Amino acid sequence: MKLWLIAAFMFAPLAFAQDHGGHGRPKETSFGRPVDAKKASRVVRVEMSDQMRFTPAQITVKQGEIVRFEPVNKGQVMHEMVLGTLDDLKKYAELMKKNPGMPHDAPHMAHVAPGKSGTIGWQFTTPGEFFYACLVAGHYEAGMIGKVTVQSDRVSNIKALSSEDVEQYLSGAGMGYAKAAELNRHPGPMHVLELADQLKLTAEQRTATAKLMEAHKAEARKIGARLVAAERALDELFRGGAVAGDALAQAVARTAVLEGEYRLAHLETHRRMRTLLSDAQLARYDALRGYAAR
Ligand SMILES: [Cu+2]
Repeated sequence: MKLWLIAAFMFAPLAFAQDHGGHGRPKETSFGRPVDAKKASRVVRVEMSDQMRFTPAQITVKQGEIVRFEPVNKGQVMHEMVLGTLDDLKKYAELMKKNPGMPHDAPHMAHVAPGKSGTIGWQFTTPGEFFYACLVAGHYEAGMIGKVTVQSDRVSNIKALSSEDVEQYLSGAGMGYAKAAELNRHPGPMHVLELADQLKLTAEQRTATAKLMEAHKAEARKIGARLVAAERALDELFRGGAVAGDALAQAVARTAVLEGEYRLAHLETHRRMRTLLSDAQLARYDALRGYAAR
């Protein structure tokens, strides 16, 4: 049943190799493309530890930027840095767990022995959130994952929205829309996961929280994209000169509906998050976040 996956995984590196040789052009992936590390304008050193952590665990790059990653293994066991989408990495981690030691190699990954360092030359061509993980069996599950945020190089031409606002909507960010919940003992899944150890989450709670966050991010990004499009339509309406009253009312109503949906998506996620935590965990969360006791 998993054969197709194994095949896809085994052939991915071949596809890279063929594209290098055959077309002289590196293969474009959904998270960017391999580039000679010598061309990098920026070096990012990432430490890997036996505590199953990457340091830093969050990196922000600009769309089009060429990065030379230098993963350094500070531990006593083998570690890897593998770039990809969350979906890809999750599937591969599962596969590696079932087939420990399975050989795999591609330009978007580096296997690093204890005390050594590796190199990945990568250009991030698409804005969005991507990840890097260690796929040595069990390491991903232990939390060995980091995030790369790729900022769009597109400057917002929407007068009422800054480029940052557009970025945030497209990435499904909170933007203050969740405050009514967050500040009233209804945490969001992202902060809960960040504080997972201190909140003593059970394995079930971690899984359910991660699932809630992924579903939420996907939904918020979708609504965010529609909201940005609606704001652009409103902007263009005025840019066109004389505006009809009913067209304006319609355009404004559309942005308002989408903004409401965006806010609801966040608040609803916080509402669900609360049902996954105990009262003691909720109180601990408030304390950890520095909210006043009530
Ligand atoms: Cu590892």
